[in-house]
Amino acid sequence: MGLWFSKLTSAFSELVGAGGPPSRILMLGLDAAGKTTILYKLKLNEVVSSIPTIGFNVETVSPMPGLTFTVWDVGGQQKLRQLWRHYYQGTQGLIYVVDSGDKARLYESRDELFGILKNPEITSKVPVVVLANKQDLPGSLGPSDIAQALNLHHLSGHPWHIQGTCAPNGEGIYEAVNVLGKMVREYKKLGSR
Ligand code: G3D
Ligand code: MG
Repeated sequence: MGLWFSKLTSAFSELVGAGGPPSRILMLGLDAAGKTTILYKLKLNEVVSSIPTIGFNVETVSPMPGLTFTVWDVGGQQKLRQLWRHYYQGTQGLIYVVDSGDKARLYESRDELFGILKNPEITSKVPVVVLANKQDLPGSLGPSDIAQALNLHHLSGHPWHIQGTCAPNGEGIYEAVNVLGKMVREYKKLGSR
């Protein structure tokens, strides 16, 4: 626990960066992909607040000043989607969570990801870290197969990275946050030029 805490804290510090604007990170994915489980791994000692609106739950966690993760389930009802836009603004990084065992919904997951990135509120160079979650499930697809199924090679403009994870035991999560931190730092540098 102590080591996990200090590694995550240092990855979060990287994500915040020195003196830049606060980092707003979105963590999205289909329902049951593992987002809430990951959020609880990231929360350290902070409280996760859930803001239920009509059929739309947004979870947020701010593990340190200047850093916020905002989470909701993508997919489903069209009429709720207009509410998502509000949360897109100022996003500096996207964590996209995929259930690597749910082959039936991989293409739905891909379409949602591309749909999100089409949104004008998300600027064209926002970095994307995909979590190929549930690597422990027998028969789950590995990260490179997930990258292919999701068409990540066609994410034009967005730097991306894929990481295999197992949310309940935290495997791969620190690594993903660490990589995202470096990518967000680069992204912020681009913005300030
Ligand atoms: P969501 O917030 O994206 O909707 P959750 O997803 O975090 O609620 O996770 C959905 C279910 O998947 C949960 O099981 C959770 O424990 C499980 N899960 C999340 N990550 C993993 C993983 O890496 N491996 C395995 N085997 N299961 C995972 P329940 O049974 O509580 O619905
Ligand atoms: Mg959830």
